[in-house]
Amino acid sequence: MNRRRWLTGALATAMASVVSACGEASWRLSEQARRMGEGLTRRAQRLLIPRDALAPTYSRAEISPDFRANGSIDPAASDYRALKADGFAGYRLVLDGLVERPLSLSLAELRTRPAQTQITKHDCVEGWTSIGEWTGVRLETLLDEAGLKPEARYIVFHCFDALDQREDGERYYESIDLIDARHPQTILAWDMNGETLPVPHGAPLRLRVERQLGYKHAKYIRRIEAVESFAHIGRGKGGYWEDRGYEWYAGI
Ligand SMILES: Nc1nc2c(c(=O)[nH]1)N[C@H]1C(S)=C(S)[C@@H](COP(=O)(O)O)O[C@H]1N2
Ligand SMILES: [Mo]
Repeated sequence: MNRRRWLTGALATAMASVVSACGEASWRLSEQARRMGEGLTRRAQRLLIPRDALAPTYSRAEISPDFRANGSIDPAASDYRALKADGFAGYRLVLDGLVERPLSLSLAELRTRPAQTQITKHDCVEGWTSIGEWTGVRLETLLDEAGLKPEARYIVFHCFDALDQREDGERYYESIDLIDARHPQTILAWDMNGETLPVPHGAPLRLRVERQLGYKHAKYIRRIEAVESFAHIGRGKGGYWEDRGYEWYAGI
């Protein structure tokens, strides 16, 4: 399994550089590779799909009756508990870092932004999937509102939870590049299946980045930061699980 993952990752990296390097001709090349890939895994093939392609969407009837909750399901951090006790009335999403106009928005203010709803399949690296409906604002909308500085290359999501539930534990974080940040299905969701996002699924706000595996979908977002590099954050690999060996780009 590890060798296969390594192979598919290496192939994807190679193809991504070919695709971005020289347009038309390389597109035919990638088509060839796509055909050659018939014997490879589903993941290897899907990694050849252009980065801006849409993730499949589903019908209401296909929504999982029991969407699994994974990782943190009820953060113990005292700042989170205080906000939760008050129904998140005091919550503010901060968007700062390499932006012209830092934002600090309450949930009510967030909900005045244009909302989008999508029904997608969540794919956890542990091998399970669930289909759910998510409603929220496109991340791009907020990034444009704040105005990214030209040096900004990645968007980092700082979360409330530490997986060991200790007050001083390392808190969850994640990062994505601007292609995924501006992808039309990348949203900050406040509703799930037509109801306020429940605590086990990341209340009050979580990321949906539909072309990537589950661990990239940061729950319990506290702060969003635009950065040039994430080398100085956490242990430097771009995410809580990346710091523990997972791949940074987890395309599906
Ligand atoms: N803040 C935070 N975000 C997180 C996690 C977490 O533990 N903490 N777990 C990740 C993993 S591995 C998965 S599969 C999904 C689970 O989302 P769900 O609980 O809505 O199924 O959240 C991801 N985002
Ligand atoms: Mo996961």
